[in-house]
Amino acid sequence: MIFFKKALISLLALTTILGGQAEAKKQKKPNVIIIFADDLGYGDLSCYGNPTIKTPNLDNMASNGVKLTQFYVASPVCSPSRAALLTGLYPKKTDLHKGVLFPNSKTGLSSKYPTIATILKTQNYKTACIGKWHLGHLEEFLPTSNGFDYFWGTPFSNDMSRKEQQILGRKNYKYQLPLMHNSDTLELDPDQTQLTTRLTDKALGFIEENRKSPFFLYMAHPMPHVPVYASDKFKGKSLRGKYGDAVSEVDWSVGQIIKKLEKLKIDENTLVIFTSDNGPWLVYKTEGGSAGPLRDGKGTTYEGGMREPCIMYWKNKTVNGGICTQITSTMDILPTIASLTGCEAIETDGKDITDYIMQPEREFNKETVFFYYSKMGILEGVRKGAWKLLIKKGQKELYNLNQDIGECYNLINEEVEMASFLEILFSKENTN
Ligand SMILES: [Ca+2]
Repeated sequence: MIFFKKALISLLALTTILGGQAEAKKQKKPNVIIIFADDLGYGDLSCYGNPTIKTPNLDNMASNGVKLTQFYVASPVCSPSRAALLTGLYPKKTDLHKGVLFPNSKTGLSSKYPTIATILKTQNYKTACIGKWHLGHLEEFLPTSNGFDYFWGTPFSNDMSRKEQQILGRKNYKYQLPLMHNSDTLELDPDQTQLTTRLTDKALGFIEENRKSPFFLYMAHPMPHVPVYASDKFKGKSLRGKYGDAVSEVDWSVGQIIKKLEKLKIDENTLVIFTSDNGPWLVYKTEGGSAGPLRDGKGTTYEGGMREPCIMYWKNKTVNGGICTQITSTMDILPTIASLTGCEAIETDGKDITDYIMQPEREFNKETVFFYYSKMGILEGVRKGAWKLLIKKGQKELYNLNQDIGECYNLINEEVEMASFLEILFSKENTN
């Protein structure tokens, strides 16, 4: 009897301990890593069909996670797209809809708009922005004024540099590209062949240092934005030329981050998201990227400008090799992270897509409406289900994206009812 009593007490104690551990595990906040490429197109990764650019690490991430095939950015250029990713709002709502910021811009992302970093700070996350910011270089607009504990990178694009402009034959360019730590400038016009490597080192250091506390890493690569550069490890290696070298190095960087998570045994508690800020810069021909089967590229509201590769991976949480065909966007990321980390919900233009990434094969949500704003913030299009209506300078185009991914066949005269229906949504959004 005594034996049984002791055994029962031990069993109860063990259950309490295990229960406590399970509880602690359950309550552990997940780490979040967003890796944002610059000007990478829909057709630039091997897992999205590129025949000559090798991206083994991203392909692995896709086969162990979920690949999204109808994932949009909210603007076809840098600054507005980045504002939307971080705030979950269409760029007009943060007053950053009119094109990109320049080294002489006096504006930027105001701290009155909560970012992913701001909301995660309320949950005691350590937050870092490593790489390209491009949401205002003045102190009040820098990452450190927008929820990030740490910033190491460049405040604007890698072509906004005297050195690079001289290479392009433009002699009178006034500005140099700063490499910054928080609000201090460390270097001017840094050697861009070393940027991806140096940024990766900083990211690995941040992960290592914060492995015990929940962290948010926003890793925004300046590559493969023109001028494209790669270090000697990758230079001249890709069949796709300089552009392929730069993408391969970004892919290597992704691999380094995943390996670090595995080594620290925090991969099961970390959501990693990879995507790009806008489509390929086609004017640079082979030095820019490719939108694959999509029409056009950066700066336009055709699919090539705004539909991006996107991979989400969370070990043992996301389905291996899942494909999510739902209409999703960068504006969904803030509400999704808020829901996964227990943050108070804030109003955004996105939706919580946790279910989409955990059960990617579920039935298509036919209610999602996505608006296409031009690089200068003018409403140019609307999508619902398969259908997309574009209205540019009074000219109307209607496409069935399920049947015509390349926007080749304008059905405006054939599908009159659908066009009228979408035009009502368009007009409503325009008067908002
Ligand atoms: Ca860009």
